[in-house]
Amino acid sequence: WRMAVCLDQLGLKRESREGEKERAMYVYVYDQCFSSNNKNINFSCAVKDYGNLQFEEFADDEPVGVVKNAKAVGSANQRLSEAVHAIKKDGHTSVMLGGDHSLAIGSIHGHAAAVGELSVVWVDAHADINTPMTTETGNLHGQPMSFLLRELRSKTPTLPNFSWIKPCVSAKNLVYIGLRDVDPFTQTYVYTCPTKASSKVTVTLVCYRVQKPIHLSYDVDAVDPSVTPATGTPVIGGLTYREGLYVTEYLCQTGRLSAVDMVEVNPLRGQTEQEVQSTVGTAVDLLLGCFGRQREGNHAPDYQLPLKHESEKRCTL
Ligand SMILES: [Mn+2]
Repeated sequence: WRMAVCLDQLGLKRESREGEKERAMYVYVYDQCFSSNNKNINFSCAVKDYGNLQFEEFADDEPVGVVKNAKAVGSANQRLSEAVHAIKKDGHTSVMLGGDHSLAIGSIHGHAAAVGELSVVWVDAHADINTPMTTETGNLHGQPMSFLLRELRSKTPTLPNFSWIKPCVSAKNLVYIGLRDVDPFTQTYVYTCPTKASSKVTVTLVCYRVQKPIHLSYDVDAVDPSVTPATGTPVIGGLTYREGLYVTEYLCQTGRLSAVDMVEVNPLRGQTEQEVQSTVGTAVDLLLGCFGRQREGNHAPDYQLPLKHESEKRCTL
């Protein structure tokens, strides 16, 4: 396995001034998943850390209609897109740890720029496909797919610092898993266009039919809040831990998983330390599932049981 990690802090500054807790969380997730002497990784996995991305701040980032932080999000995603493009050109599987889901704009854009047509598997309680015209909250993390889908190009106005984006995903290559909090626009759109939406786990469909590189954009709120409560917009009735993990294991087995976003892990939203641990621990397990960790345990292909005389020797030591 070759993977590359980009830590992203998009959305953190808006969420809290100090951001210390989030930074600690990134380090924890990173260590649990990717540090070389970690007990979780007992299978071969080369990791290259591309570091944190630094983003520009905009003092004059006025709302555009109701849309908030357009300049900051547009500019940050441009940088992110370039980073993912470079990671893919270096031949790695890209891993993006977020941060809010608006980072998918840059992540998917950079991925497509490097490898061409993608299958996008969007695992989320929300479709995140509102346009700047249909959004009620103005949050860009509810809109990333609207900037990426070719079919929505004519319905999506260009925001400041968004002009670099070229829509690069076709609706037929987008699959939703875990949707359950769906607003009117999304309902009309998602269920009438060629996109496949499923409240159940039906990754099998896309992944066998199309032979394209897969981009997995995983919002931890897809999983039930009893498992991942420390997130911005929890919705009851989500995927179980097993279903959530199954998606990652399945995509790993296709051999075509080419980039992963793990987003909306937010320790500040946990009511207790246990809630934070459960959420962060699940994010770690999901990422490890993407890279071949098996629930039943991994062992080296050439592993052999110790012979009797060896164990006798050990006992006498
Ligand atoms: Mn989302």
